[in-house]
Amino acid sequence: MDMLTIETQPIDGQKPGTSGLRKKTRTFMEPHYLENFVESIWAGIGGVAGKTLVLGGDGRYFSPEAAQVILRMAAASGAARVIVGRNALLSTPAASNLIRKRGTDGGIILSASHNPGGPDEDFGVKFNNANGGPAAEDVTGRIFDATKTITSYKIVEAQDVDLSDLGEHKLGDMVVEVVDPVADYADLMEELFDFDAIRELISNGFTMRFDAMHAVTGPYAKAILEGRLGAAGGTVVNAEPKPDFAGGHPDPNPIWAKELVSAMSGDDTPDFGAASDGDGDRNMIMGPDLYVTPSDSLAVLAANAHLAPAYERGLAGVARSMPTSRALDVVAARKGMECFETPTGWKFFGNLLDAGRITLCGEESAGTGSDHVREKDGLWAVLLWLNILARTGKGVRELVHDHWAEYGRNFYTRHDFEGVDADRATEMFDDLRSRLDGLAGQEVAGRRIEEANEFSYEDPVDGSVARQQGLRVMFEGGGRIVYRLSGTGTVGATLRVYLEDVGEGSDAKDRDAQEALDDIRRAAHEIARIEHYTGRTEPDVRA
Ligand code: VG1
Ligand code: CO
Repeated sequence: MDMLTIETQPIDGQKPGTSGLRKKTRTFMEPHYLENFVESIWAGIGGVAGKTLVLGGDGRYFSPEAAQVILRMAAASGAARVIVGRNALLSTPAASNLIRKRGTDGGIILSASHNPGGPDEDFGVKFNNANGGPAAEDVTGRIFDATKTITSYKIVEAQDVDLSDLGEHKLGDMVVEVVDPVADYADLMEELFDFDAIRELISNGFTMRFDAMHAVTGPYAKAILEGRLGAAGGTVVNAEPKPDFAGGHPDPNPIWAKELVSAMSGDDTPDFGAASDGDGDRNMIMGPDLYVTPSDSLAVLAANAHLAPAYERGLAGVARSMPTSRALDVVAARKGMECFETPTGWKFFGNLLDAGRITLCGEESAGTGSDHVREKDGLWAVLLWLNILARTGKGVRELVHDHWAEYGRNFYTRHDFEGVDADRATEMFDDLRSRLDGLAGQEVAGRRIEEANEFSYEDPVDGSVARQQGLRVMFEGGGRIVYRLSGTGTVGATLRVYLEDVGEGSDAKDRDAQEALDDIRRAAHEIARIEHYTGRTEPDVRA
């Protein structure tokens, strides 16, 4: 087998974002693009020689080819072993689990998550550490630095490894171990949750619908929900992973998971509905005619997690990303738990989880997880919900309404403005940043501003600091606006505006969140001059 050293040059823009490097698939397919980034990963982690990695992803277009390139590059740089999910498939939480369970030095995940897939859509590559979590900022910083100075990369010339064939293969001196992507993950879920109680709930007639959105969770959900838990065949829909997600956006929110929303509306709905995203780390929870916002879901899970065997001794603490609603904080305060506020992106939870400071955490963007892995985990959230429903005997609506009655309700929504001109968006942030200090005391859309600032985060475990993590405006009485620019988009800029207000008394249960938040929304437009800078008055997505 020939070892080649290929000369190359730095390629602009290979800076990992909120969750790895995400670009148009065609960009990743350009000569040297993927190879430069992978070689830079090796550089950023101090070399791959002698190491064991996990490799897999959500199966999107270009994944099989990318997996073969990464294997040949790992072999060329002396990696000892790469554990690959069959056909290069691994959900993000399953990859995190394998990294931890097999004690590897880390892993590479091929995914652009909820972004569409296909030759004209998106692709992504992310490195995870030995703890199973996304590489922290220092590592991604070193990877980015390496992309700016790279002059060559190493790759072996070889036939493709047959990744459909379970077991060990050789690529030069390196072992490629092809594993069942589902088995270890399903075993872990069975350890965490009361499967007997869920089985009994289902055998008593409880029905559900899980929409895998033609993405990676199909095989996992089928094996766990229909296989181990005995849900009826057909409970899991859109269950076959497709390279282009059948042309859809595998993003579990009311806009993109319309099919689930309509199945959960009207008469004769299942008792419980759920969906997951491209790589299986996000979740959407529904009851009959009820969408549970991710922020509410996080709070409900934190309040009831002790009903699952894994968490029966209570939670060490909890955390949420800064823009996530403060419903979680209310639960934490009531239960006497510490509650941390981190920047957006799962990598910021890693240290808190590793240090045992938190057990459960989540984000408003439909990500929830715990210390069982170091990624957010869509099916885990679904199973914790089912465990809680089974143990309380309540339906989704009753559980949520009881939660609001006990802890109060935080109205919450996120408005996304996609494909905005990046320079104008930056100008908008610069302008608002320069005015922040003067906002306190002003009245906008009938609301008085109490405080306005820019969020920066000092990691309580290692003291590292992340700056410029979102502009926020707090109102008297508990309302809040947060402005951020997405770090996962691939075209122009995506402006995210997060709106929150505190509900009062009986008003809380029945009000529509968009309507309840309308004055905060108006204030958000006025304060940041959104129309002036973006030309837009209406968002593309209201999540
Ligand atoms: C978005 C979400 C963030 C999430 C990230 C990765 O980032 O807001 O909460 O952690 O996606 O999720 P951004 O920078 O676009 O706002 V996933 O499921 O795309 O790995
Ligand atoms: Co995802």
